[in-house]
Amino acid sequence: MENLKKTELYKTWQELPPWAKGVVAIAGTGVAIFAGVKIYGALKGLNKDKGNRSESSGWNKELDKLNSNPATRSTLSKLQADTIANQMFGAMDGLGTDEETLYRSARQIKNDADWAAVNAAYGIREVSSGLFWEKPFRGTLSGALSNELSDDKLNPTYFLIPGFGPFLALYGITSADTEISTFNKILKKNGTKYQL
Ligand SMILES: [Ca+2]
Repeated sequence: MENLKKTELYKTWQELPPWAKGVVAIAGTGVAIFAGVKIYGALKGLNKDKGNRSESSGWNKELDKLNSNPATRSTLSKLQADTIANQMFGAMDGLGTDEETLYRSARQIKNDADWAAVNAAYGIREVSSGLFWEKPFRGTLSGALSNELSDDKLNPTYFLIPGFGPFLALYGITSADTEISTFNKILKKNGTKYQL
């Protein structure tokens, strides 16, 4: 039965006109390349997620360690850490970035344990780009922030936004700073050793 099937298939192949053989060969190669690319992408994604999970569990361990010492304990409740993580996610998810919300959230981080608590609360999430042709960013909070915040010099118009310019000045932030250095300055001023 198996042999018969093979023979039938071979016969059919032989009976095909040369152009049809070409079409079958090209289609077959296309399917093989497509499958290869898909498998490669899936493996790459798995590797990336391994890194994300490792960072995320690291933040949980760090939080436990810092919380076990009254001198380094987090100033935030679990609910506060969850809320800040959600606010940051909301500021990044979709088109554009709400920098003001990110800076306001950063101002609530008062020590390393707070930052660890917010990172642990954030875990691993998918931040939508808001553009159908651009893939969402899947990763940790530090990864998402680095992806969302710009490395270019701050837009001078920031300093014209009522209240926002003086707030930036309070942290020693000038128009020569970038969004990333602004975020880092806020964390540093509030006593956090971690930076983006
Ligand atoms: Ca965004």
